[in-house]
Amino acid sequence: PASTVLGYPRIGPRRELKRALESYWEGRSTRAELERVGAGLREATWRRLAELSLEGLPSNTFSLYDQVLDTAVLLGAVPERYLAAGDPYFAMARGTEGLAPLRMTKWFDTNYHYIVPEIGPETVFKLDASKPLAEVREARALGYGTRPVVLGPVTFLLLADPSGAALDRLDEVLACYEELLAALAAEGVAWVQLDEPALVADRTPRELATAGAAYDRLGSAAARPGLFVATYFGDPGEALPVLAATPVEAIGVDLVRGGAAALPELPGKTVVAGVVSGRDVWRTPPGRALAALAGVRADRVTVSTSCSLLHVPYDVEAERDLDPGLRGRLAFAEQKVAEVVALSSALPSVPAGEGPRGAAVPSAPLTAPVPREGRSPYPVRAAAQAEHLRLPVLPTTTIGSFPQTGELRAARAAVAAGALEPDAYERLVEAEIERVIRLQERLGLDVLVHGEPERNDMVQYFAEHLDGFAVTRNGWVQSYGSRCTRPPILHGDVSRPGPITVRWASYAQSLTSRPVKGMLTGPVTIVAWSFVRDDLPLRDVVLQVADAVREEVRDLEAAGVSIIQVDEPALRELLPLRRASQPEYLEWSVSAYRRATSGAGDRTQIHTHLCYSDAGEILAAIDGLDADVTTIESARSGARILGAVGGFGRGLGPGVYDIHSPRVPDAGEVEDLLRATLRALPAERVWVNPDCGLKTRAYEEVEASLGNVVEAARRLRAELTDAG
Ligand code: THG
Ligand code: ZN
Repeated sequence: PASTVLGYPRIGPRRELKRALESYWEGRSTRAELERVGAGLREATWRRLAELSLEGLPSNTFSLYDQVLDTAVLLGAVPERYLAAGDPYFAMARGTEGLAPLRMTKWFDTNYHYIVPEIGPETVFKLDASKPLAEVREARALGYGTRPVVLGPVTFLLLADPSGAALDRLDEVLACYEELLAALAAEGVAWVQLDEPALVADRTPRELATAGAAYDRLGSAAARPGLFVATYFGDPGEALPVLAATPVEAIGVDLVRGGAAALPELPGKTVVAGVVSGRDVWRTPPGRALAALAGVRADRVTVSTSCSLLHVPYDVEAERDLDPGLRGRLAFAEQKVAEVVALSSALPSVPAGEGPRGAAVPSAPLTAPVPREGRSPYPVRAAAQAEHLRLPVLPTTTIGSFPQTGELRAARAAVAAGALEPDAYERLVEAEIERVIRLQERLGLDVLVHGEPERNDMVQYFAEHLDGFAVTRNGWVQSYGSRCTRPPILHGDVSRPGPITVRWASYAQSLTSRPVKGMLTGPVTIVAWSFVRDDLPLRDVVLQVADAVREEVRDLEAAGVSIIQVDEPALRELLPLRRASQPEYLEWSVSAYRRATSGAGDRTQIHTHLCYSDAGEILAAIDGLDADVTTIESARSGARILGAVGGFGRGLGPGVYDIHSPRVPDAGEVEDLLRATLRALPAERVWVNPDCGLKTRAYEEVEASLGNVVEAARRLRAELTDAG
């Protein structure tokens, strides 16, 4: 069979694109220099894929920021207000002095974030095919014929407006796609890939009919390349017969997440079989791939990845420090391409004897039953905590992290390079903690944090201190724009060799008489932001992590830390795309959180924090976490959240300002937001805090903003006391 991949990483094996972007944004290089770096990365990718003998090379999978934003530009959906900016593309992505950026949100159930297209009555769709055409020409000049990859019309409109209302504009958008297909055909392009991942989520009959009509229309276009519609991230279900009934020539199915053990029958179509996972870092078990491919005519199937390889790092070979046993079980993008090629050229030539993934890992049976809830009902706990903590009404706090100074980042790098003694580093961290504690005292905050100067990324940090995880040197995966994470690899049974955060939390508490919150990451988030072994059900892996967090909670409590925050910012992220699977997920994820936190006594106050949470959507689950205090993002969603949380029965801190912007809120506007909050919630349950951690902000902004937050809380507190 033929071979292809649905897409490839683009940040660069050494994050060359990140450096080039940030240099351009800071005015240290020109747009032309940025473009040259992009061209170099595209060339290197095509060369590498060709060297690996991959047949179908994709193009237009590169992006300077985001492929959804690229599609908005392709279709002319650029809001008028950005056109005057020096660089409208990056103005939409990042904002300018006077313009807020477009919204950004999660790409399906991944840790990638895309820019949400803005479509309004004033939007005039008009094709600008320059980017895909330029990439086709660029590849051809290097000797490669390519298959341009473009986000499909149905998914594009559903991403712009999940309610489906934007589908009313489908006819106008399809006119652009028809024009695009004609232009690509004129360029000599044989195949185009239209990505339709939205078709693997629950779709209404109207949406399915719309998708069918869209591909009927594109399929009947006079001049066009072959149409390959790619579904991925799950089972296309009822969308598959709909697509099969249209004239499209090829349909992509995700055979890793799709649930189907073998290829579906699609008479007259080429099936692009996603048998090599684009979402994990494990070698493909040959048995599974062979079974999925068995029984189809070789001329009717193309072997592929389950989705774009955007979600995995470049190359295992760059990981010299990994344990060789583990390294042998891993496949990053390059290795996955080699697997696709091996499977396609001669199925039995796939290295035999590697065994199914994870075979070498001993897996602990889940014997321990979920511990009995040790904690009393909320009212009993709340009384015990009030007595113990003696906080004022409308207590002020922050989410946990304070700005990361360049000095600390440099010091961490120096320790890793052996150029700085660990002792010297620890003294630097202590000095930073003391500075952050004194700052918070001076500002008048009520519940302090140590600021997390010892952590790079929170998940990376916990992974480094838990058994069962490995961390990589170069395993960067794009999260959004120039930002990347290095997801840890959870490859074995998870356990905690010893206390992780206790040393820093108790040091911070020793400096002040005010309560200092201990800061932990919850089990679902640790797992969501890692690459996870797949030889155990995800829930069992999460429960192992929950037990490790539970031990840390107990040790913090024993060390005299009376408030412990266990964050689950990614609770929403792992929510299954199909509604039918959601209740079961929410049941076990919430119970894992309770397992992690229920070892604390009644007097210990458990906080949690959720970001990007569309909190309304999973409010019942947030309630189920049973935390004493929940802080959530709300500054940007405003009153919408407040409407939803009216019935929330425990402490709540809807963020009073947006930390993602450098803007300093004044005390008056914070006061207004708090008044709105107090109309929705009883004062004794309201907390006052920013809407997320402060790691990415500058100290001047943080001081000014928090000063105004404390001032606003004081004014309202005085009013409440007078009234009472
Ligand atoms: N950690 C992890 N995953 C995440 C977040 C996180 N996913 C969701 C959200 N937060 C994504 N946001 C970001 C924000 C900032 C950065 C990455 C993801 C970031 N990364 C540094 C960079 O690219 O320069 C590198 C950080 C590092 O050294 O590890 O700033 O917070 N896991
Ligand atoms: Zn947050």
